[in-house]
Amino acid sequence: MESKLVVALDLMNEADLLRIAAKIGSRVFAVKLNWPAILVSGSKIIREVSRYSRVICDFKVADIPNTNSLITEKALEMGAWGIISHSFTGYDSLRAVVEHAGGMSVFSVVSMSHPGSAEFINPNTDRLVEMSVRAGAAGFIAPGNNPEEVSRIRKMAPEKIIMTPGVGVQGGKAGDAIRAGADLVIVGRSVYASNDPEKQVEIFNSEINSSV
Ligand code: BMP
Repeated sequence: MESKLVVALDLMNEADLLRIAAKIGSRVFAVKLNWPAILVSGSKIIREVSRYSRVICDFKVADIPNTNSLITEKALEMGAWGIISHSFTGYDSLRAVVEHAGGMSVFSVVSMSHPGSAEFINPNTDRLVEMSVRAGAAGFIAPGNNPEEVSRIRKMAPEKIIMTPGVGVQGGKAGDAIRAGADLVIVGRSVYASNDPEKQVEIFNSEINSSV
């Protein structure tokens, strides 16, 4: 069975990041790269990690349409498989990401995993889901530490890919997220900060596979 695990390599040491990517790349669905890695290593890290696995650029794109399209084109040029965009900036901004994504899958953030998300993003989830579907997103980022919310979003958009962070250090369980309807589970620190990232990948993969 293909892995449903996405590992967030939020490492600010390039050698460590590439060493872990080389070890786990063939056993995960994708590696997610966020600003910590890009700011340290530059966009070339996208191409380097792509040698080992798919790369999802977690750029949380959140600007005017023109700026969003420039960011998206760069991720595409560097070989990314997917890109994560915010959606609260509105239809035109998210649509610019979709239109410039080429073959990349676009995931829009519709609900988040941290306490502060209760202030602005999470009260607007339903509208963000509806608009993201209209804009042509392939799927959503939704909180794996809130399985009830994942299952509600699953019902709103049965055909879209749901990717869930918030698992491990943030308290969520991979099995709960999958049973609630997630397609992919994102895990960062519980893998990369452990003494044995390969072993952790194996543990998460078997928890996920036994929950499908
Ligand atoms: P960790 O498993 O170490 O908590 O990492 C989670 C990853 O998912 C981080 O890269 C974070 O930026 C991202 N993420 C999140 O934790 N919650 C969200 O709501 C959206 C995210 O993209």
